[in-house]
Amino acid sequence: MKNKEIADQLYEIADFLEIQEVEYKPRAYRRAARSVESLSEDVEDIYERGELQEIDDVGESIAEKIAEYLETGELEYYEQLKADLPVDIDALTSVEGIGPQTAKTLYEKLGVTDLDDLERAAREGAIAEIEGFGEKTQQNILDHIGMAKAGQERMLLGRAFPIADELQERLDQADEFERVDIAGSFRRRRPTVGDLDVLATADDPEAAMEVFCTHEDVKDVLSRGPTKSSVIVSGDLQIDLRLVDPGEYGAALVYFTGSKDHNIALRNLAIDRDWKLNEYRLFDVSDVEASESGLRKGERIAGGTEDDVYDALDLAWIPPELREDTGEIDVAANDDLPELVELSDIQGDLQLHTDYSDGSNTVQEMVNAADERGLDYVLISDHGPSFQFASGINQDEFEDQRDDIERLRADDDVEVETLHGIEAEITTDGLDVSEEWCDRCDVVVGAMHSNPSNPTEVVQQAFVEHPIDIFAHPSNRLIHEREPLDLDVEAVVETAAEEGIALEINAQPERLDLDWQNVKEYRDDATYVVSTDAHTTSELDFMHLGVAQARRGWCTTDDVLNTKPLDEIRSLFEG
Ligand code: DGT
Ligand code: CA
Ligand code: CA
Ligand code: ZN
Repeated sequence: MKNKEIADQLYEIADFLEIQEVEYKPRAYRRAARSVESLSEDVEDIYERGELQEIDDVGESIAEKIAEYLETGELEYYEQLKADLPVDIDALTSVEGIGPQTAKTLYEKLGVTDLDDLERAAREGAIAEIEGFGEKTQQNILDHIGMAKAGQERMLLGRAFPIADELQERLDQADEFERVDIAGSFRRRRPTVGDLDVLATADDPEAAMEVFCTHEDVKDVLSRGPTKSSVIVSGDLQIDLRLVDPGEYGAALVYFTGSKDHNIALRNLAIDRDWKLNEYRLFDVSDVEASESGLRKGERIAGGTEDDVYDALDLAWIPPELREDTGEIDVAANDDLPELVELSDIQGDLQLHTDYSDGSNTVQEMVNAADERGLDYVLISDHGPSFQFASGINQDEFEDQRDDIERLRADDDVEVETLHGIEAEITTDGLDVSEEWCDRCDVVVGAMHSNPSNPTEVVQQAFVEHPIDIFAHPSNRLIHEREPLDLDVEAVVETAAEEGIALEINAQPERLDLDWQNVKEYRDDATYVVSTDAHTTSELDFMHLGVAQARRGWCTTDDVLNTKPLDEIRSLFEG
């Protein structure tokens, strides 16, 4: 699948055009890029159906470019732009504070083409010397380059997902493969993944390796052996494949799912019993003398399935999302694991955007898309008026939007119930919508996109003084891009609980905010909602990413408000 590869080029085109001070187009390219990278379907399949222009935000001109790339493997327009400014614009602009223009200046003045160049120039003090830059800019770059580098090495879970799904499907369908699982951090649904660790069984390992290593999406073969190979695929993701014996599959799946700390804790449980656990099996070594090599081969206890391995260690099977050695082993030993929330438990989505603010689709398109996905209710919550360059909704437009919603409510073909609200901006002066406007809302979502010096107080004050129902993406982090706000989360959770405010687990790939560790820590006191914050129809499919983070935070349906029917939660929002 070339979705990410194409999206990456469209993002870069946007940056190059911005440098040339072209108007409107950069935004159009960025939106198209975001749509393409968010597709769960292979863009090539869409192309073959002749439906590229059906993709949100993809018009004729960008559709032609995608087609050209798929047909020729190259995009002439991109290559020309890149020839004018031969830098890794995507990497450079991923450093907070560096926009396309800055990247251009750094190239012209200092020959900076990538993150290593940038770091060197900053350390040598050369950046501070450039007119208009100074020490502060230089220090800011040094402070944020680590985050940008991590972004080059790890992929957001949500961006790895389409690649993983396609890989899983392809190998499942290949005759050369029997069982296939994607283990590692992907199976644990960590917010970012370093690579994909694929585990499989195959009757003819050589044939299976051939299929894996020679697929058209493989850009580079890092290593190839009879049972283990590593490749880089389109979109720049490393995939490790290990072929294992069916009899060892369970032990291997446990081992390669990790986490490493979880594995070590399991191994210690085995050692307590005078057993051994490795990636092949669990075995009893109590009667066996160590051989000269130190290896002890004992009697096999388990290994075929994960269940057997956990069971032999007197543990309930532990869901992969919990395997972080944060208490799950003890709880599994007591057979007291939480019944984790599932995607199918989710009844509604409580943050959607439309073209009244920065979304791409109409109210009707979003509501229909939610209907198609079987949701029972949605909240339309466009940004308030103070949002970025007045791209938010004003009160007149809000009333127009209400008319749109009333029409949908009156339409018998639309089953989903549409709530009307706002994503109000929390500022040092309160909200950017009036109390009277809040009264017109079924639900008020509050969010902070700025970074005041005392964020905790600002948030708490807004909670107390305004009728906020949900606090969206609490930390406002962007993974690999922007640090979380310096919030006293415990204090915010406490005030939210007092004021009856739910905290959002935002499912956007770069947000996944509240972070799962906080979700876990404050589960007893907080009420959560999992929302997609969809800005296009296809982003409604991000819900599973948010649910995965709720699961990593040990949440059951009791912890997640939007697992409840609308009737049950409506009263909460009215209160
Ligand atoms: P990643 O790829 O950085 O997102 O994280 P993981 O967890 O997928 O790590 P990776 O790909 O290095 O290895 C996959 C799994 O293999 C890991 O979760 C646990 C297991 N593993 C790797 N190295 C070790 C090790 O040194 N000791 C133990 N006990 N397990 C290991
Ligand atoms: Ca991995
Ligand atoms: Ca790996
Ligand atoms: Zn937005």
